[in-house]
Amino acid sequence: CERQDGRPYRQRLLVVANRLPVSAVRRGEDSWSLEISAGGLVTALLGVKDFEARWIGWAGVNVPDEIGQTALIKALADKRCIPVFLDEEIVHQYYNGYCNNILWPLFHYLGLPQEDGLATTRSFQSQFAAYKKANQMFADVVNKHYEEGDVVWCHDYHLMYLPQCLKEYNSKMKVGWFLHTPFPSSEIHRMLPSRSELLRSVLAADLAGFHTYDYARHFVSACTRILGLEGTPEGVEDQGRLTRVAAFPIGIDSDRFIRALELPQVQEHINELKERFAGRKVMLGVDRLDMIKGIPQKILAFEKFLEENPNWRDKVVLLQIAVPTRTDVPEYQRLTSQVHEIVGRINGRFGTLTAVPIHHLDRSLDFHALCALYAVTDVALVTSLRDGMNLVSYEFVACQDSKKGVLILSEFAGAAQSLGAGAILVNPWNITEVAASIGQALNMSANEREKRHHHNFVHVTTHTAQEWAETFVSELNDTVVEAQLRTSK
Ligand code: ADQ
Repeated sequence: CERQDGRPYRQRLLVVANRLPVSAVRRGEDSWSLEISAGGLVTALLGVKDFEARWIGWAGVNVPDEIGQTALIKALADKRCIPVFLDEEIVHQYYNGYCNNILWPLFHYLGLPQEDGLATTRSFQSQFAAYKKANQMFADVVNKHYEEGDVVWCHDYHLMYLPQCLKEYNSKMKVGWFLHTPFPSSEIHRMLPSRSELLRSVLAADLAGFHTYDYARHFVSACTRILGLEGTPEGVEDQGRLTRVAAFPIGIDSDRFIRALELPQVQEHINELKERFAGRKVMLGVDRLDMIKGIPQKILAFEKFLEENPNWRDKVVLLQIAVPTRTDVPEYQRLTSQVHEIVGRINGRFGTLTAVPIHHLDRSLDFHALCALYAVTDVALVTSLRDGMNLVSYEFVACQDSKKGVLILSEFAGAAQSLGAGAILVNPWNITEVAASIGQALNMSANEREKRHHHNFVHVTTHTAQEWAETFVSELNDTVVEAQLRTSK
């Protein structure tokens, strides 16, 4: 196989993630239309030049019939994607249940799910069984497509059981696993009934990667405290076998954002927004509508700011763009109503006949509209209660080289460790502190803004998504070579 420049690829890379980077819509018995959903991971992997990447994952649809499955496999092959077919019951128990109802909240320090007002894991056994079964189904597909020398890169909390399944198929497979969420303190992880099984399975990988050093350290502590294994500076050792554990902070394709700002349609959009909000400072929030993003807390802090600073009431506007997510889950439906209720109340309280202080949109914006919004923003508010990294803060910085706006950033986002020196760091639970930081950001001198922006801009443009992916894969290759050398001694 050759790259566009004619040189051969160094290696094949099998990327395994819960979802494929395409959405499939059935158009007929044997026809499908596909739409690429360009998330951070897709962008990162597109930039990995030396590897021929293939993607293995669930297509997000139930395809019970063979004709439909065969047609979808064929359609996806053109995009170098290979589907894993999961039926509705498995999706319900594995994805909605174990992944999103148990692991997601627990890893973000939101505890275990509530049933009848009690934190319990009553349906835990069946959900964990489905989780293992789904992971085994992913492993079956990987194994079918695996060729000697391939690198297999498993992603996220959906696939913690996968490294073990893969190594059971072939102990020589090069397997890496990367977690996109925080890995919580071992005191939180130990609440999980399947705590040991999950840790052991991740340890079957050759390399386990996390966004920050803290998450990596929490993982090693969980292995030492819960499994009684030995933690070393390189990772975790079990009977002479080392699993390398390290931090690989993700980044964005910053050039893509910077280039987009030059496009005429983006410039046009920027001008429209400037006109629309002339005379007012623009504050921006862009989040998936998820509990972890701290959207109600952010809006309440903005209300407090308006309450305490009447002189700013007609001079500032908050644009909150929130993409609905997991809309069939009751907790998420409650969150949506709660946000609407708070926004309505504040707009009723501080709005006038011609202007409201908060514009809240429940939807996704296209890439160009998003870039234009980032570019006209004076203050970005990222107040996640917990967040693995948070790429919105990176995207904002990439689009701010002319405006040099201020980033208010939660200290509980992984990004606080990389952008902390340029941002105003806040505790999102402390609404008084966030309200005060809004005042600080709006009143900051141009010199100070320039200095802070410069720090963050250099980081965002040098620690890119491509660099992240390349570093992870080469570390995985090195780890395997070192392990072979150790065992041959
Ligand atoms: P997410 O929780 O999805 O990712 P984040 O890192 O901020 O969070 O990425 C969100 C992406 O979606 C960004 O690229 C952003 O532009 C886009 N997006 C969000 N709201 C949008 C909107 N309304 N319209 C259009 N686009 C929107 C998970 C983890 C993070 C981790 C990433 C990557 O939860 O902590 O940073 O994976 O590892």
